[in-house]
Amino acid sequence: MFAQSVFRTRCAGWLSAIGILLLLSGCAEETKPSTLERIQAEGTLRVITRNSPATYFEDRNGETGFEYELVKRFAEDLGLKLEIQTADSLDDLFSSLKKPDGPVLAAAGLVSTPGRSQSALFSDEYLQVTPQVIYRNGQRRPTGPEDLIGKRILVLKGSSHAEQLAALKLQYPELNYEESAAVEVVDLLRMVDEGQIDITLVDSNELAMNQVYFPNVRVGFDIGEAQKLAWAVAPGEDHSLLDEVNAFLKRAKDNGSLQRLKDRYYGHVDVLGYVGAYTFAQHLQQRLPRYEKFFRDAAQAHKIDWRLLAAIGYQESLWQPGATSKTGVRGLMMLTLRTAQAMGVSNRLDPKQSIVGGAKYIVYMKEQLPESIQEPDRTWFALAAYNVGSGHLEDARKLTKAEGLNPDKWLDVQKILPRLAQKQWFSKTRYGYARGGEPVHFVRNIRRYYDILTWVTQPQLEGTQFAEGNQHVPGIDKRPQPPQTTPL
Ligand code: BLG
Repeated sequence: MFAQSVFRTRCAGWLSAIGILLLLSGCAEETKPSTLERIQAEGTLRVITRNSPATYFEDRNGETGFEYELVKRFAEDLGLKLEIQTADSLDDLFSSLKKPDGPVLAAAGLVSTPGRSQSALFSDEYLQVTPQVIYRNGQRRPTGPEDLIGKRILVLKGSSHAEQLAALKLQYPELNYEESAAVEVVDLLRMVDEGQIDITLVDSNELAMNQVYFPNVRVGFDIGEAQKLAWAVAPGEDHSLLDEVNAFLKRAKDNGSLQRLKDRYYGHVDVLGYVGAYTFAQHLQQRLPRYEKFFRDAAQAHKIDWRLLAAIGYQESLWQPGATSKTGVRGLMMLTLRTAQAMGVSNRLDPKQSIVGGAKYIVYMKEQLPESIQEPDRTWFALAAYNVGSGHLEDARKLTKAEGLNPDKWLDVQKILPRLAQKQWFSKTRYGYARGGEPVHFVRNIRRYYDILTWVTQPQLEGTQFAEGNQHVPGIDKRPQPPQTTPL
């Protein structure tokens, strides 16, 4: 009896103690805000990234970069202010993420490797990249891991590439490599370009962004499978922010905005090919300086962006004033005789006159367009009209409308334009046959050149020339260099 009651009392005591504990922990659970709630209360999304052309940098228009633009949209969706910090190295990035008052999210082109699962929790992927072995043109091309033995190899400290080389060294003990926390991807590529090292490893997207700056670097071989880039939060965090990130990435995939961003930053190598990208880099150095002032002056006089005008000139003639097509279209801006006369150009082979004529004509083409076409599409339509003529463009717009698509959207009209070369379609149009595929390539290429020119003309380059022998770019040879706001 006694024992039983003692048992009961004790039991009741235990039970109430557990109850209180449960209650307390329940209360604590209720009062402790989730990571997302904490961020929302703060009103600011603190993000850590790397200062590099593939992630985050500043150009003449301010902050930019693939990661920056994507994370900015994420912050906007959440109604938060965005605060960007840059890490000195990858180790620094992961340790900052763990600090209680540190950044809450890393958006830095990070590969979610198994080795990093201790350092961070990764989101779903937003980009697939392939790690590539980079060597200098003129050297023997490495085609497999055994070709790396005996080479001077440098990679970023703490990078997925360092992990890959460590794994490879188990198989090839003679393989030697170094890691450095004092460099960024652009430095590695520059070192290969200049012959200071033989080999580096970078991700395909980073090469795509940088190819134009380093015309001598080449891909030896893809080292391993495609890998997934993801954003990351600190390992101890709850999943509230990560869930929000994943929902955002899914939306960006579904509505096509992620693809558009990828095309803008990384698509030019797909469009131009590697040969095209480094030929462009060479011409940027060798040819553009001769005509840059003409582009700038004509653009200023006609209130357009000089880099767009320069991009047209490159597409038309590769910046060659004596260019002539089979059909007798001539000069740096490839004016037809009729256009030249209408624009007051007496000598199409004079680069200055040609550029002024081209500037006038593109502005005129823009003015001809209906009000309903908004920027940036307006610029793409004007470019198409420059190439194919406004009559044929109008035909394509009508066909686009008849298909139930939007005649004011370049994305829709460019699908229809090639039909102008097919009888079943052009026979229904006012102006008839045209090589409708040509303006589609024309616009696509110009957009790439324009993007690249935008990256390489940074604030400190404004008002200066890409003059040969002009050492105006800090820290690098005569080539334009992506800006480095923080030395890494
Ligand atoms: C353009 C004219 C348009 C003209 C179209 O042709 O030339 N643009 C310029 O002169 C700047 O004015 O439109 S139209 O007046 O309404 O007829 C259509 O005739 C030039 C194009 C032609 C193209 N490049 C500028 O983009 C060209 O040279 N094609 C020849 C290719 S091939 O090498 O001869 O095959």
